[in-house]
Amino acid sequence: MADRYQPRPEHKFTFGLWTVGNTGRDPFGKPVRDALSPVEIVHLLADVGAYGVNFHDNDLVPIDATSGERERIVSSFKRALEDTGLCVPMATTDLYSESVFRDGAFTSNDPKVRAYALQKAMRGIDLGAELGAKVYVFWGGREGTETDAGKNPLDASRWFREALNFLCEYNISHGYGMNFALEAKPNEPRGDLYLPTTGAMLGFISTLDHPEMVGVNPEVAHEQMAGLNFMHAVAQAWDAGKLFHIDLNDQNGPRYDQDWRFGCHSVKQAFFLVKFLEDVGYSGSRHFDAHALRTSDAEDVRAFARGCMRTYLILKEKADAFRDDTRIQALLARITEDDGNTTRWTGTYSDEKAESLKQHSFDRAALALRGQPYEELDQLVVELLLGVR
Ligand code: GLT
Ligand code: MN
Ligand code: MN
Repeated sequence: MADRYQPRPEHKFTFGLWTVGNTGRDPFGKPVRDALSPVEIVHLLADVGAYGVNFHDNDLVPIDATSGERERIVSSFKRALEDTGLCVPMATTDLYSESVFRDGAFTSNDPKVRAYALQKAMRGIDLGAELGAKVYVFWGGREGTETDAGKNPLDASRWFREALNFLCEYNISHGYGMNFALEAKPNEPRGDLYLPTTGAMLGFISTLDHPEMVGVNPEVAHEQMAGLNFMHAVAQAWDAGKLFHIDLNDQNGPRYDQDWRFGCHSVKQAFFLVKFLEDVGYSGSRHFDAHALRTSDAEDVRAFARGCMRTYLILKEKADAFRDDTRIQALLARITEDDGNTTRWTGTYSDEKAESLKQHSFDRAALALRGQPYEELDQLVVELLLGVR
């Protein structure tokens, strides 16, 4: 019998070179796994059933590569993509790991560093475009401060805005047709990062010259680091027409960015997220921005990658079961029951409606008597997830 949790291209499951390629280095310890070449990673991802592979400029082409080396690397990578049928839906720039970015990239206090960051981003966009990427992610890992004594956040906003406006024009003038997706994170590696949440990014986007070209790339772990409900952030982005990409992983509450296997910890939150994405018909990449535990060996890295996709598909099936569950649906109908009597006040404003609503006498005590069966409903969800429904 065919495995019903087998990933298929239409699921749009993607991984970054830096995810399954993670060598297990952390701030306290050395790498524990051999580095894999981009070509090896493409084959690994094809083996486990992924649809696409994403990269930072320097995951693919080392920062000091000559143009000849760049050409050789890119052509061997293209060959691996052809051999496996994988595509590159997204690319991004590493604007954080080089020492030059220690005080930020687009928001560095040094104008030469800001110009260098812009140059690096344009070259990264060229590389992404060459490999077919239609989404370009901006994660500002160093765009922040430890002390606010030396940088004015208004300057930082202005510099970041100018950089994005410049890059939007670059995208237009080169006919790349890319969308940009801004990824928020509250802190780490900086003490405080600017625009720390998806909501903050959404507000910022409306101040750009080409807001239609720019959306967000929310990451599960990053919103959870800020103690926020990830699905709510995703819903706000969707509502604004700005959910251009998504980084799926997991995290145990507000602490360092754990980037765990999707759904390994917050199963219920992951369920509501998958249910949301499937309910609204999100059609972008499901990108797993996660990495295997430091204790994993090469084989276990594959188990990690398979697990991310399998859990997504299991939760997708659970979302179908939620929709088809008559007891759950009956409770939902009760919860949202509406006798239609308030429609005379809703919809477009009119002075008459406002006057009539102001005059109406509500029985506040009676309204307050209505409870909601959320305990019963939530228990059904728990039982569904635990496999006894
Ligand atoms: C880095 C970060 C991620 C971002 C990547 C894209 S880089 O791995 O932790 O959250 O999505 O720049
Ligand atoms: Mn992360
Ligand atoms: Mn991410």
